Amino acid sequence: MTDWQVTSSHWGAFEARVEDGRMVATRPFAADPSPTRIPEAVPAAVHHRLRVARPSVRRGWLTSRERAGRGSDEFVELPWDEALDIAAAEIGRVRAEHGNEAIYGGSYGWSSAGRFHHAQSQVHRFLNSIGGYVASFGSYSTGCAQSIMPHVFGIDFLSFLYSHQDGWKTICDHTETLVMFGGVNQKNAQVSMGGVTEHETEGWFGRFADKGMVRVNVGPQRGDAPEGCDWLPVRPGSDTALMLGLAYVLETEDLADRDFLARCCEGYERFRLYLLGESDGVAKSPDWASALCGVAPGAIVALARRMASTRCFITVAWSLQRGERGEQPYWMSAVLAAMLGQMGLPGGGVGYGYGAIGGVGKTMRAVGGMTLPQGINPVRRAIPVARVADMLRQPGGPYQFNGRNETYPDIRLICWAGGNPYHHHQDLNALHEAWKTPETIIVNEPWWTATAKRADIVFPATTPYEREDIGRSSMDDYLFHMPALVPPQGEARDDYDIYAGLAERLGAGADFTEGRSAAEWIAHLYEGFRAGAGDLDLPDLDSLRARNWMRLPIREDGAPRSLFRQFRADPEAHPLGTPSGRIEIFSQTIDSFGYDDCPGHPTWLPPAEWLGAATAEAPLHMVSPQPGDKLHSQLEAALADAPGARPETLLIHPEDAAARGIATGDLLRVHNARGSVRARARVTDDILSGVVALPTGAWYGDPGGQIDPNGNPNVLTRDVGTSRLAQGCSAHSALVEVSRL
Ligand SMILES: Nc1nc2c(c(=O)[nH]1)N[C@H]1C(S)=C(S)[C@@H](COP(=O)(O)OP(=O)(O)OC[C@H]3O[C@@H](n4cnc5c(=O)[nH]c(N)nc54)[C@H](O)[C@@H]3O)O[C@H]1N2
Ligand SMILES: Nc1nc2c(c(=O)[nH]1)N[C@H]1C(S)=C(S)[C@@H](COP(=O)(O)OP(=O)(O)OC[C@H]3O[C@@H](n4cnc5c(=O)[nH]c(N)nc54)[C@H](O)[C@@H]3O)O[C@H]1N2
Ligand SMILES: [Mo]
Repeated sequence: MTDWQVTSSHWGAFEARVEDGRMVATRPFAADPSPTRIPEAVPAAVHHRLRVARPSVRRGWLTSRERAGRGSDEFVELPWDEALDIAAAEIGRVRAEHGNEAIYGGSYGWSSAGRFHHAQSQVHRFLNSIGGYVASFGSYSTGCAQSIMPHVFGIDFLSFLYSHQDGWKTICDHTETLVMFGGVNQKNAQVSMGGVTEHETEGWFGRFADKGMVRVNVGPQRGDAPEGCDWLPVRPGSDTALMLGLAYVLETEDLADRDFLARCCEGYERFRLYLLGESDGVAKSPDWASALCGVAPGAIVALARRMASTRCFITVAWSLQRGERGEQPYWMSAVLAAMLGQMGLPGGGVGYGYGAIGGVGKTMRAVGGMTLPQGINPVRRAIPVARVADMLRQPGGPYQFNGRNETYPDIRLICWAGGNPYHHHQDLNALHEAWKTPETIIVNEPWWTATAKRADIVFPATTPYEREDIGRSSMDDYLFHMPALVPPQGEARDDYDIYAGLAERLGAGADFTEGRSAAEWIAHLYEGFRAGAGDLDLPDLDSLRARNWMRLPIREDGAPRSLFRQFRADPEAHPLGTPSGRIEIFSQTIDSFGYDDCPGHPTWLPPAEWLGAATAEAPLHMVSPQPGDKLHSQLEAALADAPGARPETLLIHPEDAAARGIATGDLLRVHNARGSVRARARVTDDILSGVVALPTGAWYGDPGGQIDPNGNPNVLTRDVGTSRLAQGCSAHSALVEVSRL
């Protein structure tokens, strides 16, 4: 095979060339107007020396079931049959002695694109076939919003996001003022779960500029929005204060839409008492907000007036809820939009996650899904996903979550596939202590990631380029046949085959496979998809295989989608799914929980770590955004090989750099009480003074209690739930100090 072939990935479609069984080059997919460079690292990653070659078992576990050696022990390579026998026997033992409630299969992570070989679906189906597992709720991406927003809008957050928000075309046609809290990040729009084929953000922002739309990036970094946008620098974690300041202007200058608030909202009066300071003695005036968020009072007044006098669309990045008390900016953005009264008008109101992934803003007709059925989980227990280390630390310990009093399960065995907790979790040194609790950790991974290195049994998994699959995302208008481009590397097997081998040994082989091979499953799922695709004329699988990809005519540019269109016209006839049927500015339900970290209406609640609480030891706020050159920690094996690529680059403002004698290129130590990492300085005035940015994605090194050589920001982040309401990930709330090394 020497021809170029198309494949799909979370970072979009690309073409790959294969010579003598090796992927040697990639090039952009021709129909992509602004392709990403992420695929360039794929060939080196696929054939990298850090691929897991054979099933590997940690020596200390194999000889004595010892746990403390995770991360330092060597591994013993075993033949597949022997390794599967050992793993199946261990799963069987844990099941018999402690029950399936002792198995954690939350296994968070993005894994790779492709509908059948989706690692999460595979591990969940396997664990269900053997009696179930402790699952997880929500995501690191939007876990906080997934808990708070249904209380406010009465709809599942992801349904709102994907099916009811205005598309770029509607925004382009109608919006006059675009206020982007946390920006609309072009680097993040490079990826989308399941794939994004035509990268459009840049094109749309060009059109917005041409028509004179005012575009305001509100946040700590200029680069969070496309070039040419206005930048309103704001301290991380302070958006709620700024939004309250804007709301105060609307209320006191009589710019609030009182008709909309009265007809469509619940509890504005109660919130108003707080806004004006009648309930707590503190007026949330522009002066008050300015002292907290750093925006001049005059700029707050001017922005509020502009928002009220033009068609205004507010977007909120997911990053704002990935911080302590992240519920508040999300809820408050909805209240601000309600006060402006434009919800349900085209190009008006509020939307979430534009730019976070490339699929948000693309509007598609819904076509049936193509998902491997996961079966039923008889163990009815799930933890909020970002509380995994708390769970390991405190078996049986109590916690509160969205109005419920729960206890953590007692986990003895972990199965992880398609995620890298030593990349994604906060306070990695503390995670590493908690990681010593379970008796056995089984990880499926293509590469020797930080997590694989800290497992007991590592099964080498194929990458998507080594197996056939179907590529499809509900946010995209393409369909791909993803060919097996190269043979499985080393002795790697598909997750499906790994779990089929384990299920068979545990007496559940037929339940897991239903007698189908991987190829038969793909054909089965694809035929189901075809049958459910209505009037879409889809080729049979052989024809799709032959043509490799096709564009689906499912764009719905400009079609009205908003949940609020009919609602605003007649809220009695089209009530929302909230208890009141309206947008809840005050929530009786949340109020009844009695949480002081998430009261009954949006409230300014400062995080424990932000610039307002800076200390001499940790005076700088570190944000840890997604990396621009890859997806999370994926492809890191190849990217880290580039000269000077590690440690990771940290952005710092010239004033903060000068105060510390730091120049671009200097090697740094970034540190706080939780740990320290190395980083490479880039001095720039594109970041607010007092803030530093260190992207995620570097593999956690082998610090042995010392400095992480690669620059993983999660050594420094705080592992605490956003609040008792949502228990989401608080990665963006962290104070650090930076010194020259
Ligand atoms: N400080 C900080 N931390 C964060 C964030 C932040 O903003 N700041 N963001 C958070 C967010 S939103 C997210 S989504 C997480 C992301 O965290 P993760 O989703 O855990 O990160 P990935 O690197 O995508 O991990 C996927 C893993 O699956 C492996 N993999 C890929 N394909 C396959 C496959 O087919 N089979 C198997 N078995 N394995 C496969 C990859 O090699 C990789 O190791 O990080 C979170 N962590
Ligand atoms: N290239 C690439 N793209 C990705 C990913 C990737 O790994 N690589 N990951 C994908 C995933 S899983 C997700 S969830 C999305 C995440 O999408 P987002 O959550 O939107 O992205 P982040 O990169 O975490 O943060 C974006 C910016 O928010 C700003 N910010 C941080 N805290 C605050 C705050 O309190 N207030 C304000 N106003 N701004 C703040 C920071 O300057 C940061 O650069 O990205 C997706 N896109
Ligand atoms: Mo995410």
